[in-house]
Amino acid sequence: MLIKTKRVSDVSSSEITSESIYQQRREFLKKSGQFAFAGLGLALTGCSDASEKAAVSATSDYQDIPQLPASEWLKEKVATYKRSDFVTAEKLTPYANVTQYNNFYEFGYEKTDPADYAKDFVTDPWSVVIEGEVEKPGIYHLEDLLRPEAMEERIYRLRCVEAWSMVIPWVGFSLAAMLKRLQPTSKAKFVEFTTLYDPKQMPGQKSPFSAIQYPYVEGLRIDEAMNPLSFMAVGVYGKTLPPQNGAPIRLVVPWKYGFKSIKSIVKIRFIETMPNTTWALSAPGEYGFYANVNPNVSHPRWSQASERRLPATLLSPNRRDTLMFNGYADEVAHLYKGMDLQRFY
Ligand SMILES: Nc1nc2c(c(=O)[nH]1)N[C@H]1C(S)=C(S)[C@@H](COP(=O)(O)O)O[C@H]1N2
Ligand SMILES: [Mo]
Repeated sequence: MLIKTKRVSDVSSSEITSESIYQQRREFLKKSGQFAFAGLGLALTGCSDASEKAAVSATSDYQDIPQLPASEWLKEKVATYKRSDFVTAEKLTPYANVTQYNNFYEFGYEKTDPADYAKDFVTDPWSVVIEGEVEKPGIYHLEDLLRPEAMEERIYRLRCVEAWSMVIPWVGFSLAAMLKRLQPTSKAKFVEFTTLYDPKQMPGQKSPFSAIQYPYVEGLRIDEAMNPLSFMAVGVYGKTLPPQNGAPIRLVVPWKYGFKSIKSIVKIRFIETMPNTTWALSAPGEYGFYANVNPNVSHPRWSQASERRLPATLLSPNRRDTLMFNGYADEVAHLYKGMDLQRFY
């Protein structure tokens, strides 16, 4: 299956001025499974995209999705989310798969371990340290960090380096919006993210045989972090994040392998040099810093040309071709112009 992206530049000026055609186009893009950035067209007419969308009511959408324990303010914040144009018409991966087939090694290696062992993970109160090359460093209560951010839903594909994939409706906000508020200095060339280190709560961190070092660290080049697709999630399926999905706040970078999308973040550091990231440190021949989804660059032990879209079974493996940059090439390919992607995997 090919997912074509309609670019903002494909929209004629007459379309931009006509609200009804805009709506039709939105419907078309949704039905045809294309990925759209219609928001810029509206920006040209001077009205904001979000303001005209009704808040999605939790009772009409995802009505069977449980609200797990979370702080009151966060539940209320997540409930204010609006639909966005960052969507795909592909079928959503069922909530059961999204929340019971996880990678969160701090809670164990089996796919069901995080759901089993993160149940009592304490995520309230939560704070995030902002440090390094940035004008507004500090220890931020999560509530203060989120206060200025408008909540939106984004439906993204998630492609794990292990060659399975899902389609997940996240709730959260643009990473770029937050970074602009924090004001990186001109020396900030990379952004590094760190997961909580708390072996008392995270049994995987106690294991002497661990495949990786803790705390889990990930990072992006600053221009990758500022790309409109980069997202901070605080919810999924219209509710706050379950602990196994990285509560209370995690990164989502849809054109990169899932391991870049670091969970339960407690620190964001702005730095001049490329950070040492967990998987790249642990097995540099297998996992690189960039980790862009790329069907043409095999993992040393398996092909990345195709993937199992969950739910998948032995009888119905639901295999499909993996797309360059996970289908987001139009949005991100320019970031890697002139780079040898075989070398910088
Ligand atoms: N801290 C931390 N973040 C993590 C991981 C992890 O083990 N620890 N696993 C990563 C991997 S390999 C994937 S595929 C995604 C899975 O996200 P999900 O379980 O919410 O689908 O989380 C990523 N973030
Ligand atoms: Mo992954």
